[in-house]
Amino acid sequence: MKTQVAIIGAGPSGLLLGQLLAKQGISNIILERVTGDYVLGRIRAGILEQGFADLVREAGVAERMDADGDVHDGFEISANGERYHIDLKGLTGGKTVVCYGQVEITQDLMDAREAAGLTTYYEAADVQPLNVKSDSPSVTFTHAGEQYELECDYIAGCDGFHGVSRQTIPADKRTEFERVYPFGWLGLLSDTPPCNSELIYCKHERGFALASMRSETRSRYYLQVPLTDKVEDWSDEAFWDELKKRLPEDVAAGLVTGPSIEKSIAPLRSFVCEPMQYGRLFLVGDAAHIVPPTGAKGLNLAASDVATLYKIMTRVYKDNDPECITQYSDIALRRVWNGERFSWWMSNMLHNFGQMETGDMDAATFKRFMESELDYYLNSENGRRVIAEQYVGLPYEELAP
Ligand code: RFL
Ligand code: PHB
Repeated sequence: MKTQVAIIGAGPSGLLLGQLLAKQGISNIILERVTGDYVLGRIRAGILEQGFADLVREAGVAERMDADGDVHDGFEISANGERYHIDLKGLTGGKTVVCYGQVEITQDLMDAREAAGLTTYYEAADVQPLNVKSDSPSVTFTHAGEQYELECDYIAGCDGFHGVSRQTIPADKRTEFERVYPFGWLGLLSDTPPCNSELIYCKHERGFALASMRSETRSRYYLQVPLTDKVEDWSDEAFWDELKKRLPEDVAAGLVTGPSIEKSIAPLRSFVCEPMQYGRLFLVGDAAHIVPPTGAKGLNLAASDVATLYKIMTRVYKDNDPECITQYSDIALRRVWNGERFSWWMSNMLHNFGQMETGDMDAATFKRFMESELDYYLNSENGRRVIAEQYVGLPYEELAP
């Protein structure tokens, strides 16, 4: 079996890259460990930067996103009950974000891939990239009991944080940077109308909370919880009770509750692997970096990696310029580190670290610094503009000539 680009992973990174490459006539095959339904069962991101939305349009898969996605001109931060508006549109000269679930984008990309007759192997086991430093790499895998070897020119490792691609780079050829946070987010999805027309990020003594949404009739809420908590510890009733305590009072008063459709706990982590290219293997999205979800940046950073790799592959095949692949890692990492910094900063300001480890200062001092930091940024228009500029997303970098 042969293709130009072998893509490992059918999450949003792999599917979007596959669609863009196919549009340029670059052949690709996707190998995914689990079933399509399993991929679609992961409830994750909800906020898309304009750059992401434009890339989905370029891929020709934006019809439903443009019809059903909700453009958000701003969001709110509440700090111990007081509400502050971050006017994204006003503060950034007209930029906005789109509220449209990762599940929906993934579904649209899967449908488009199937309609275009492009090959995806779901439930591919033992996926293994080989000879990535040579001119003829390949990927071996098992499917329905048969063993396969997929010969290719390049491999895109879009297989998330727990994938095989990053591990293919020898340990002495990569550097990993990490911060693990001492708490997680408990998320709940319900068919209830959102409590507010915009997202609200809530800093509260009891811990952080986020009020988000998927549509006019579907809400997504999150609570900061200790890492020791289990989903089973949290009945729906306990979740709603705790959420009401952390939301601004007037919002809590209007909160509509209902049975959960999904509930899960996600740990918070900042992680970067450098470099993001090794020979003919490229790491894309969560395979190379993880951010805590506080800045809504994870999926959006995956999209900017895809945009960069797409430009590079197009130049390789259309302009016969194989040398340009060495640009990938530096360009991707510049934007990644900015997203990492923003997500880390927002997480520090908005969560309650309690008595937990906060680096080389005591917890009480750290808490005061963060309170003062948030107070300054929220009460200054320049401060709010700094938050807004990062939240809508920095521009994508072009390749060097
Ligand atoms: P994914 O989505 O993890 O997909 C990787 C795919 O690779 C497959 N795979 C393998 N396939 C073959 N062989 C192997 N050995 C394999 N190992 C793994 C997996 O089965 C999977 O299908 O990575 P990708 O495509 O890079 O996409 C990244 C995003 O999913 C992620 O960054 C975001 O969901 C992060 N995120 C958010 N990002 C945003 O931009 N805005 C948000 O509002 C936002 N909210 C969130 C989030 C992530 C969350 N969680 C649960 C971590 C909220 C939450 C709660
Ligand atoms: C979500 O709706 O799932 C969501 C929105 C914003 C975030 C994180 C998650 O920062």
